[in-house]
Amino acid sequence: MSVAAKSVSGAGFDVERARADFPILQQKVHGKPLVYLDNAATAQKPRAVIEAISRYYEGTNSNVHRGVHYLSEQATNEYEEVRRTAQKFLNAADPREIIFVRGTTEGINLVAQSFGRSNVQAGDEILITGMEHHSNIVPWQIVSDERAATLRAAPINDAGELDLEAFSKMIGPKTKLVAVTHVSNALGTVNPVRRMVEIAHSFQVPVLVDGAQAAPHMKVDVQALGCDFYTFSGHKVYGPTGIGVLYGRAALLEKMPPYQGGGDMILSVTFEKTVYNRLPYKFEAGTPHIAGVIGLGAALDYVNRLGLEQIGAHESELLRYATDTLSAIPGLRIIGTARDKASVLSFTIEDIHPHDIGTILDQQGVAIRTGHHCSQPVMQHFGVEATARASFGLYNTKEEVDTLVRAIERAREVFE
Ligand code: 7TS
Repeated sequence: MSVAAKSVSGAGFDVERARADFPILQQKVHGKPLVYLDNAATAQKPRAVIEAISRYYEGTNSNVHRGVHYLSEQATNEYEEVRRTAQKFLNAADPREIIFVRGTTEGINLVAQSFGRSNVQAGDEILITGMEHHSNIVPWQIVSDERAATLRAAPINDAGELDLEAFSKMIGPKTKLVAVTHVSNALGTVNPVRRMVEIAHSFQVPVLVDGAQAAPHMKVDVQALGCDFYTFSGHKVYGPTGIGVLYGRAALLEKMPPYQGGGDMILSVTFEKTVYNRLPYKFEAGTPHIAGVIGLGAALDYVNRLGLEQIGAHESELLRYATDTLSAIPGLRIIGTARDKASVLSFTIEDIHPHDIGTILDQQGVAIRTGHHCSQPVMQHFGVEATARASFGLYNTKEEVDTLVRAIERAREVFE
């Protein structure tokens, strides 16, 4: 192994030890060791998460907030403990500000429907950016259409960075909400969210942050960011699918109507009048994904134990190394060259369709995503149909980047 290829990692982070926590990584695909570089789509799960879910089903399974019996109390305690874990994870002021949702998509839809229905009127505007995932576009289009409001998108430059000046000029008295991604899934751009919140708040406009691609890679502090809503998905932060978190400022959540009706979100029901439950239960109708919450708690404990700063430093080093080595490949164009990036490396190669790149890489055991990454407006901005995207997680190594480079070279040979 060359010195350059050694799995050196930032700030004493022991990547080999971390890898051993992920059973799925030990396998071969197509006879080659798996190189999993599709972490922006979903991350793999450490044993601690898998075991926490099994333990719950083997020993605690019961419905929450209902029974007086032992198991129900246990399940409720564990469920509510994770709410406090999530509160600390985001540094929210109060556990009532943590709502369990299905994932980022549901978090955004909840705010769009609930906040949108009660605050957006005809002629109003909602402001997003030109680098949003479809999840942070379509829910706002639905509300805008219903309310005869206008959805606007602040432009990005050719590095894939937000034009902050244009963004500032697009906020005005008609703006009812700003919704922005913390990190772009297609470009890796890290947005200056704190500054954006300051600007929006100077116009009394609340801000929702889509944290799907940020929460796995950096320490998030909702109070320091000053945002009003923040949402992320469990499955991208090494937890289970089907579970995520929506943080909302209590003062705003208190005023918002429920998103869904059902059990657990009420205090009393008669046919004439229903009194809604207090926060956060007002927004958690029906039996929740209890096992998912338990698994999410184990995932957050896991990343906290490794340290998000160490994870972030390790991934930044990988991204730098990958950017340098891939840049040297003839015909390869990196899409997204922002100064501040996290985890994502999108690229195209002259005369090879991204899907063909993906297929040839797969034969070498390298898993990447190809396509528009649910960010078609980003593709339109860069004048491409699709990109190939490598996205890094805490368990990736420089050797794996070298394997990626060799696999890309192989794809170029095939298409010569
Ligand atoms: N927002 C961003 C920025 C995302 O990257 C994603 C998923 C979502 C929202 C939606 O998250 P979900 O968990 O509710 O589905 N992004 C990707 C991706 O880049 N590849 O697959 C899913």
